[in-house]
Amino acid sequence: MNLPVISGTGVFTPKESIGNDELVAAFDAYVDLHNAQNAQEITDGTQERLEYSSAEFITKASGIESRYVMNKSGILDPKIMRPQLRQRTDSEPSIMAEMALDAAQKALAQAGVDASAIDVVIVAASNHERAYPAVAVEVQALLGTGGFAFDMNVACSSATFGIQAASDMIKSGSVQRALVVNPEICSAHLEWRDRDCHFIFGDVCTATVLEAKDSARDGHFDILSTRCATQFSNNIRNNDGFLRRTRPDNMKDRRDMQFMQNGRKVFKEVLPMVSAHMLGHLNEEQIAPDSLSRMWLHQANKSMNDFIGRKVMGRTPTPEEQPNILQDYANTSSAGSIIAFSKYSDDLQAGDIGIICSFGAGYSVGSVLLRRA
Ligand code: CO8
Repeated sequence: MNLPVISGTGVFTPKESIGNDELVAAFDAYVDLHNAQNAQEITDGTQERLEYSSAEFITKASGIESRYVMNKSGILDPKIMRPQLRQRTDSEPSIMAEMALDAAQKALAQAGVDASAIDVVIVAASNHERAYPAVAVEVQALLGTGGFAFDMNVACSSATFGIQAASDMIKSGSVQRALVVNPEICSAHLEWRDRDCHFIFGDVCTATVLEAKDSARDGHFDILSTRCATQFSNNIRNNDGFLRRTRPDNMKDRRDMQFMQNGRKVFKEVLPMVSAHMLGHLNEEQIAPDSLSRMWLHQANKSMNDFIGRKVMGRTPTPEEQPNILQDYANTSSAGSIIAFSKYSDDLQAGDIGIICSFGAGYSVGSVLLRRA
């Protein structure tokens, strides 16, 4: 059996970012506009009066201070309140493929692997730009990789589930090298007019190169094991999909055509599920939780990560043991834990053990146990 390793990662970060203060200023301007335009309906009780957002609330409730986005002007325009991305022609690279290309090239350079040596490309993300052909097949063509490619979606756990799929293929010998890419344009399926969630997400793309240990260059991370779990829940849901145009009202701007969540319930239900999952995985591998050198957790909420860190380690982890990037990137769905891994893993010494863990809609939880070679 081949031993799978991670030999490179790369992050594409969009050029534009939005801080909490400017986000709230734009949201509040939208609130004024909405309340003025619907004054009569609000008085009649047929329309809801909207409340202002608060930068202080956002930082306190989530730990998020800023987010990167693919288009800032549309999101901050109170008359638009969503990103505006140019429609590409069919002969141009799609937006997700372009993001993927940048992150993939960085990951391949770190691994010292030529694109032509990759046998499978998996584009694992919460949303894909089109129904078909798979974005992964386009990325394969743009990079010039061999073999085959496919898309997959397990919401926030897409990256870790993709890593498990690639790792298992390497173990079985069906592929020698794999590329898992996570282009997340969360801004396009976030409702920026809803104060309960308008601050949560950002855009980014991460890429991970996996290969059999015998061909990997020094400094890689051995994949000791992976563990995935799912449990159905409606608490994080988006009802958009290809059946939309078959419904009588087309439902274009209906609230549930964007990201919806019951944040409090997610908090309460996902925390014990994730802590038990991580402790179970460590127990299976006979690794003492407090001997972990690092936890690269899903980046949704700082209090959530603090809770999981304490529960798993049995003490409060240091910021070095459990690094967060959500203050700068916000929740980038499946890419969050991979950004944390990519930015905070270089300093680990040979033999040090760390765990990547993602969690989110589904519910889904995925963990990848790594040892620095
Ligand atoms: N400004 C001021 N006040 C506000 C604001 C705001 N922006 N938002 C809410 N409030 C108010 C509320 O109205 C409420 O007021 P009241 O008490 O009078 O009712 C009060 O503040 C408290 O509100 P909440 O109870 O909602 O606040 P919480 O402390 O629960 O914090 C969070 C809200 C930050 C959303 C928190 O619940 C959270 O982070 N939960 C977990 C979220 C999570 O991990 N979700 C995972 C989803 S991501 C995923 O799985 C991927 C999906 C696919 C990607 C989709 C991309 C778009």
